[in-house]
Amino acid sequence: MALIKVLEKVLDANDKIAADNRRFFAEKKIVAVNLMSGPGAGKTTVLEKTLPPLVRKFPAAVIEGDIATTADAERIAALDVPVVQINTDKLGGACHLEALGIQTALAELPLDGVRYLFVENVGNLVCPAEFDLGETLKVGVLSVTEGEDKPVKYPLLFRVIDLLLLTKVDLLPHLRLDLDRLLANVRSVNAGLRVVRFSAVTGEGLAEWLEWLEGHAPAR
Ligand SMILES: Nc1nc2c(ncn2[C@@H]2O[C@H](COP(=O)(O)OP(=O)(O)OP(=O)(O)O)[C@@H](O)[C@H]2O)c(=O)[nH]1
Ligand SMILES: [Mg+2]
Repeated sequence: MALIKVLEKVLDANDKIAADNRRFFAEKKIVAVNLMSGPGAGKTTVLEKTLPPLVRKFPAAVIEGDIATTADAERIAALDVPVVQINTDKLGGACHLEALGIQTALAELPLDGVRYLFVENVGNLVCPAEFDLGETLKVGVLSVTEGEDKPVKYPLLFRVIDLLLLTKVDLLPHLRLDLDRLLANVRSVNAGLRVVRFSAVTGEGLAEWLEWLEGHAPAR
């Protein structure tokens, strides 16, 4: 079918640029972390908590992906971390970032000495997981307010990620969430996946997450 062929070509073209990005990150010894989640799971908040302690040791930069607004880039810029915002409404309103957007944004960032590049993908549990950006690590963010069933309803994201940040755990006492069922659903799509419980309110999980990130720092 023609439609399938066109889709394959789009993914092929993306994969070639993703391979260039991957080579670039390897040469520059940059760990590129692609943060993916549904809208509002807490990606920017995770970055706001992560960057201040991380940049004391390792310079970092951020690429923000949203359909519209520069709101998230402004939150990162307020931390004095270099940031570029990609708005996909100018590119047809895509619900995900593609490798070409990353390559273009890289040219806009001061990357000398940068060790960690965070890419905050467009808030969407489906499309971002389908596109390789050439990143080093894929991290999923799921908030406890989203329900137990998301890992099984949207399995691809949970299958491809290297780590899951389970955010907003401070809200658990107020919810009717069956946490054991949620974790069993995560395991059913990705048996060995590491899950870090995280709260921007209490600080739970921040040290564990930073340790995991630092464990992936390439030797220089
Ligand atoms: N209680 C609680 N609220 C949180 C936590 N983390 C984030 N929030 C709130 O959740 C809302 C969404 O957080 P964001 O960090 O903007 O989420 P996001 O994933 O970046 O959103 P998009 O970029 O629009 O997809 C905000 O009102 C945050 O204050 C948390 O750990 N606990
Ligand atoms: Mg955000």
